[in-house]
Amino acid sequence: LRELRGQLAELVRRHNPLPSAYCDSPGRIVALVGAKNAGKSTYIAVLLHELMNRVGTELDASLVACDDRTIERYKRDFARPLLEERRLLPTTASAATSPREPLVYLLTRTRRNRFARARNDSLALVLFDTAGEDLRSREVTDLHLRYLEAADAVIFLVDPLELPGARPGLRDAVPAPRVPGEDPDSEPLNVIARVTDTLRGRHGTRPGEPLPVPVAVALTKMDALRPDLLRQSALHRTRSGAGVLDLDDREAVHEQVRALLHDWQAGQLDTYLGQQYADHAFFALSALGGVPEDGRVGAGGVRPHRAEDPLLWLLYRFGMLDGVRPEGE
Ligand SMILES: Nc1nc2c(ncn2[C@@H]2O[C@H](COP(=O)(O)OP(=O)(O)OP(=O)(O)O)[C@@H](O)[C@H]2O)c(=O)[nH]1
Ligand SMILES: [Mg+2]
Repeated sequence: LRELRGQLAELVRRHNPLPSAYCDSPGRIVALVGAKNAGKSTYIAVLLHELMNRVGTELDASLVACDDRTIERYKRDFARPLLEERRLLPTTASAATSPREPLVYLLTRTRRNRFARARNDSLALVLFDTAGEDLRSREVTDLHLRYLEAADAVIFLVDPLELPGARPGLRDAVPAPRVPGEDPDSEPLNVIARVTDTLRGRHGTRPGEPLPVPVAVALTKMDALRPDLLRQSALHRTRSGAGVLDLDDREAVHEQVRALLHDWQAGQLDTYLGQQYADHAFFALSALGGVPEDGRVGAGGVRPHRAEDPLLWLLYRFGMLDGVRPEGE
């Protein structure tokens, strides 16, 4: 593992014109995984934009790229096409043909204690945009995907449009993607099982023993669900709490997503995660905030809903964000 981290650090350093101490803060590698077309690249584009803007302000946090390659790649491959030109992102090419480099940022939060004394907490955030294509087989142990072994946290994206049981809950306007169940290799359970095997390789745990890596499991594209399904639901309201994690809201969302998965005959996913991981949490989000048309973002532009939630939970787990229970106050 140390060797792998060394390789990653080297990869980052190679293009790094900034003072090398700059990003030496403890780094957390967050692997973003999910089947092909689950919404990973779109999510990265939107999440980073949210952290640099609205959510960054809310958290009193700055997000700064650690190397010029990251700045350039984020602009060229994510922000410009999706956020400026409002074009949907292309399918991510397999790491076998175009080697993946991570996006590396330093997230620094200023927190004040009771005596208003400020303290800065930093975290180097290393984000990998995996190609769904590369998670279709057991070859994930392939050199290009070795970083998965080094992950400190996993964000696992699940596209509800691909869950056969969810079809009746979709808006009429949403076109059927493919015949669900057509490609068993891309089923969420099979994708997460491959990632889990890879993580087990590193942790050396036995199959019955839960893995310590926190896993945030998020349903993407929630804008495609029928509005009546979500009315009265924690998934529909906007997140409460500013600069903190509202633990009551967190539990409500987790339970509702669990219930949805069970309704949609995808309860296996919940069972499996519970067996394999010490800590998994469910989320529901929309990166775009609306159904795209003709390869473009909908008329209102990109309007994310709760896109930051998984990261806030991870920050909480990493000790960089306080959890509160508003009810109990
Ligand atoms: N309705 C809706 N559709 C979305 C959203 N995010 C992504 N999509 C759709 O999903 C498609 C795939 O999104 P990507 O982000 O490219 O998916 P990916 O997981 O990176 O796919 P690979 O790179 O092939 O692994 C997009 O082209 C959109 O059509 C969303 O928030 N809402
Ligand atoms: Mg992609």
